[in-house]
Amino acid sequence: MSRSIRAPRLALAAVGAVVTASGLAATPALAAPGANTTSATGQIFMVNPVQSSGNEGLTDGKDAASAVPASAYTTVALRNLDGSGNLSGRWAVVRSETGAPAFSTTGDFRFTRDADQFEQVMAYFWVNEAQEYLQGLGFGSELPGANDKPQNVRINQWGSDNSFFTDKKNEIRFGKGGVDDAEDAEVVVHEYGHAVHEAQVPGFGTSEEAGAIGEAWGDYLGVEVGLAADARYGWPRLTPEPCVADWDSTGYTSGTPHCLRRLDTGKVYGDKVGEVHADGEIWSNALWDIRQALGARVADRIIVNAQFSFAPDTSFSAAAKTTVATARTMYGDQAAETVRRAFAARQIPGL
Ligand SMILES: [Ca+2]
Ligand SMILES: [Ca+2]
Ligand SMILES: [Ca+2]
Ligand SMILES: [Zn+2]
Repeated sequence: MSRSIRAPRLALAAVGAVVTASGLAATPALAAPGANTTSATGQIFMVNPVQSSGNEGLTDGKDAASAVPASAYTTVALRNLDGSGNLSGRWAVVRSETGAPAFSTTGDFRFTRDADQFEQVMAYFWVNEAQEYLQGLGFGSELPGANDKPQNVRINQWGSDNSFFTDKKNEIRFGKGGVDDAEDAEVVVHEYGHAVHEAQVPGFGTSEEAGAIGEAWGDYLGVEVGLAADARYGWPRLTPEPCVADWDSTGYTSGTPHCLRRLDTGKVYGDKVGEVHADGEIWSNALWDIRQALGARVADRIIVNAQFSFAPDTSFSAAAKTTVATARTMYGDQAAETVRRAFAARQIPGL
């Protein structure tokens, strides 16, 4: 099964076809002996250039470096690298197919967006950041690990403007087209959300509602990890918090603010249309409301911990009840009632 960032505008079958194209994979550069370092610096976007600048007028400009001002970039430590000189480490292993693999024996991974290596660095940094966020919530120590292993990431396979996670290879793939998908951290972390779900419940997402929960969780995690990073590093955040993929969506949305989706649409159960990304906005709105009521840390510990107990083909109703029960076990009746109200506000049956 593949789970993409949005409803494909190309034929659905094409997504499956990509999986078989993996034989085209380029082998990553071999590690050079000697002077490699695990201490490295990368250049990235502060989530994405629209979110950090508030400039909704930014456009892709055919991947031109000049389309995005230098002020949208920052340099960061790339943590947990394995010292091979590749973007390979404890929580992420990045491979590329269209461009040269980023490789440095001196730990210098500073590129601009016109270079293929830029998206490789974005993918490495943001997957690592997302797992560090989950570790910070206690997953992998006090609580069970949630995908606490090296995540395979492949950049630019197939050249399409979509990204997806495939459980066949436990791999995230990022396409190009419009804004290159891995230029937007919320797209990177959305896909990582699918990998987290798969690690928590193998095969998760076999019913339409379970699929929608998967999309919702990816959107929510993408926003959450970005907001946590904004706070951690002191970056500006000048677009609405609930807006997903402010930068990638400039390529296919006309109104502003540009958002692929949002976490605060007000959609309720009766608004279901049978498409997982659209219907995910019902579930993600509930997650967002839980966060608003309980704070990010408590909300996310409940949300992620509950997901371990979701059936692969769960319904909204069953998953909501599991989340309420998890809140009760972890934080008591008052927290459970807060969670119940958030799902009831979405008119999810049985709450
Ligand atoms: Ca690019
Ligand atoms: Ca794109
Ligand atoms: Ca955003
Ligand atoms: Zn998705």
